[in-house]
Amino acid sequence: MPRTLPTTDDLRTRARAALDRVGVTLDEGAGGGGTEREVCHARTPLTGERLFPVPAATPADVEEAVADAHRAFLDWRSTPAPRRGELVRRLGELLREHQEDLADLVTVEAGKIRSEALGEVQEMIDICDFAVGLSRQLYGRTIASERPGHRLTETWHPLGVVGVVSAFNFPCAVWSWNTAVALACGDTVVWKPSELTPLISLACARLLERAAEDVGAPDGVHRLVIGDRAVGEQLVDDSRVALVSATGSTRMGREVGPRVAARFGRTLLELGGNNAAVVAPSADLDLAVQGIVFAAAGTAGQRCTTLRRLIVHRDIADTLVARLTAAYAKLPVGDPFDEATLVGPLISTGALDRMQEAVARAQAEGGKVLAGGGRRFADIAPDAAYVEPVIVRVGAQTGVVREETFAPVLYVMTYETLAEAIALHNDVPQGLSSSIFTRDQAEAELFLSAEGSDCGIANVNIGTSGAEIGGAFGGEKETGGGRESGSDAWRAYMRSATNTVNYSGRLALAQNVSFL
Ligand code: UN1
Repeated sequence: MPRTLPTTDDLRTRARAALDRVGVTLDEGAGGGGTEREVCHARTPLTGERLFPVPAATPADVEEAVADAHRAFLDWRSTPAPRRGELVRRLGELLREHQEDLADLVTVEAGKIRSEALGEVQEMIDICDFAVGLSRQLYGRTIASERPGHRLTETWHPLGVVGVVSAFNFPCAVWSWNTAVALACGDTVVWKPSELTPLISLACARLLERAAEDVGAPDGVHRLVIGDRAVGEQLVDDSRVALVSATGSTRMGREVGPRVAARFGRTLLELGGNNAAVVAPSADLDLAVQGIVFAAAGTAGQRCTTLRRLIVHRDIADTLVARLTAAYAKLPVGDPFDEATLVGPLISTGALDRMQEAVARAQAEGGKVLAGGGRRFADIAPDAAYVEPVIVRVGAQTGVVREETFAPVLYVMTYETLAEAIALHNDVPQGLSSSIFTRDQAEAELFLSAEGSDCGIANVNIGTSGAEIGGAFGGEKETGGGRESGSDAWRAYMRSATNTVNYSGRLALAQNVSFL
C-alpha cells in the first residue's frame, strides 16, 4: 500500500517539464508585485497546495476571444470539410506525441491514476481519429419530392462559435469531444475550462495552436479563456456564441439552459448522473465485482458516469456485498503516480466534506456503512483529500440516494422482481448511465427496451462508466438531454437547411395549392 506522497515541489517540476515540452511558457510573474491582473491558481489535489499563478481572462479578453473566433468562423466555414479534417488530424498527431506529458498534467491537476490519465488522453486521440473520418461524412439526405421535376435535399452547414464549458474531472477529453467534432463541422471554439485545471487546458490549447500553424488554419479557430463563473456567464450571454456545450452540475445547467434559450442560442448539456447497476441472480459475480469496483471506486468516484447505486437481487445480495467489501478493503488509496495505486485523491477537501455529509445523511436515513470512509494522509497532507471508497447498505431509495454526490459512495439496495428493480432504477431525477449484470438474455433485452432503463447509456455485463467515443454520450432528464462525441452527435454542431430545387421549368405549388 503506497505510504508516501510526492511533494508540491516535485509536482511543480513535473508539471513545468510537461508544459515546456508541449510548448507552454508560464508567466510565473503573474499575480506577483505590481500587476493588476486577476489570477487563477493552478493547484494539485495530490497535496492540496498551489502550483503556479495563471493569468485569468478579463471581460475584455473574453470579448476579444469571441470576436477572434467569430472572425475565424467566417473563413473556416467555407474551408472544405476534409481540409478542416487535416487540422484535427494534426492535433491528433500532437496529442499522440505528447500523451505522457498531458497525462502527467491530468494526474497533477485532477489526481487521476496513471492508466486513467493516459486513458483520458487516449480518448482525445480517438475522437480526433473519429472527427477526421467525419470530415468526409457530413451527410445530408435526399428526400422524395411530391412534385414532378423537383429535388428535395437536406444540407448541413457550420453553425458558428461553440462555447465549451468543461469540468475538472475530465479536464481535457470533454474539450476534445466538442472541439474535434466542432472543428470538423466548420465551427470555431472558445473554451472555458474548470478553473481547477488551467494547466492541462493551456497545454491542449497550445497543441491546437501548433496544429493550426502547421496546417495553415486561421489562428482564431480556438481560444482559451481561463477564469471563474463570470467568464462562463459572458460566453453564455454572447449572441455570437451559437452553441454552448456545458458539462457540470445540474445546478449549473439549470442556469445556463434558460439563459442561452432566452437569446435563442443552442445548448448541449451534460449534467449530473446518479447511475445504477442492477445485478440479477444469474449474473457472473466475478465479472460483476470487477465491473462494479471500477465503476464505483475508479477515478475516486468523480466521473459523471460513476456507479452510485447498486440494485441487487435479494438472493445474491449478501454474497455480492461480502465480495465487494473484501475488494474495497484491499483498494490501494494514495499517490496516483504510484503504479500500485487505484484510487487517487478527491479534488478538494470541500469534496470530502460533501462526501462525509452524504454518508452521515444516509446513516441518519437508516443506511449502514459496510466498507470504507476512512481518510488517509491527513497528517502529511492536511489540505489534500484521500479517502477510502464507501459502501452503504440502504433500505430504501431515500433523499440522499436520489442525489449525485461527486465522490466514491456506493449505495446498495435489494429487489425481488425485475420490474421492481427497473422501477427503482428509473426513480431518480438523473438519467445518464446504467447497466445490468445478468446471463438471462430476456432480462438484458428488457432492461435495454423502451420499458427498461431510461438513461442515455444502458449497458449489459459492463459497468456504467468508461464509454467509448464511437457512441453518442449523454443522458436524459436532469442530465440535460445533450449528446456529444460519436454516432451522429455532430449534428448538434451544425445547422441543417432544406433545399427545394425546381428543374421542371414550371411552377408547381406544394399541397396542390393553385395561385395565379
Ligand atoms: C465525464 O465524467 O464527464 O464514460 C465524462 C466515461 C468517460 C467520460 C466521462 N468516457 O466514463
